[in-house]
Amino acid sequence: MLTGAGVSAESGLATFRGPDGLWEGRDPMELATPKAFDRDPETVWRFYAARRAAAAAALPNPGHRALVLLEEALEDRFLLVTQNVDGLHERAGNRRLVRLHGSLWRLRCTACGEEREDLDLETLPLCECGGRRRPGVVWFGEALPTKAVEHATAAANEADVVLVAGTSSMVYPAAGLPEIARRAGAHTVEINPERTDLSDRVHERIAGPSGTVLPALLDAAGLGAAR
Ligand code: BJW
Ligand code: ZN
Repeated sequence: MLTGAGVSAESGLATFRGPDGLWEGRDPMELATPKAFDRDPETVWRFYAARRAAAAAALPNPGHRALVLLEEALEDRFLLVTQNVDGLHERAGNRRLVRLHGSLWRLRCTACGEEREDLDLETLPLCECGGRRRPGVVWFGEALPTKAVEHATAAANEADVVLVAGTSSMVYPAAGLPEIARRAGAHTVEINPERTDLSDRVHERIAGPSGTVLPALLDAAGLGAAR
């Protein structure tokens, strides 16, 4: 299972490239870069504080809950690879989860690399080493966490079925995982109300919101009661 921001849209969180994706009139893609943080750390910090506040106020939706039932049914034959940093999959109850783009709730020191998640997140913090702490997410041009990529790639190579929900499939290397799975023999299914760059490269496309489609799939497989 691969997810993106669209899975949290029905929880009220803005997607990156969607119609309500702007924050204070700015494109999030221009804030989610190391350059933006170097140039204007306060603004980037406020952007992430706002994202954390929105995520904390949001609740997992039926799409998130369906993926918990799927994990419970499949156990170690299930892996959820997410690009999301909002923590809603974790709060819904998924445990077999790989975060490709980090987490809104972790901080990392730009100088010594130390990671923490128990800090006051209101103001831009400094590390004990004097370095500046930054959101523990992966920005454009930065490497994804090695272990997460290895785990996700291995799962793509071994999967029988890969569901891809709520992602525009524009951002690599995450967007390349369904192709890896397809070449290794998996059946690939895209769940998205809109067509994407991936749409012509999957075996099946289910046009609709994940909060409706995922529970319906679970129902059809006899694993329902996701609502
Ligand atoms: C619904 C719905 C509903 C709505 N139900 N669906 C190959 C070619 C060209 C460029 C590259 C390449 N490989 C790498 C690159 C560069 C770059 C890249 O991919 N650029 C592309 C834009 C072209 N990649 C990187 O820089 C990555 N790093 C890297 O490659 O490092 C190399 C390296 C190696 C060694 C050393 C150093 C470097 C890093 C990418 C990091 C992405 N980070 C972000 C920000 C995270 C922090 C934050 O949250 O602020 O991750 S960007 C942003 O995009 C975020 C997302 O996870 C990611 C993907 O977005 P997502 O989830 O797909 O959201 P949207 O908004 O795009 O789409 C939502 C979808 O939902 C839409 O399709 C809707 O229709 C749908 N939807 N409602 C279901 N109810
Ligand atoms: Zn430090």
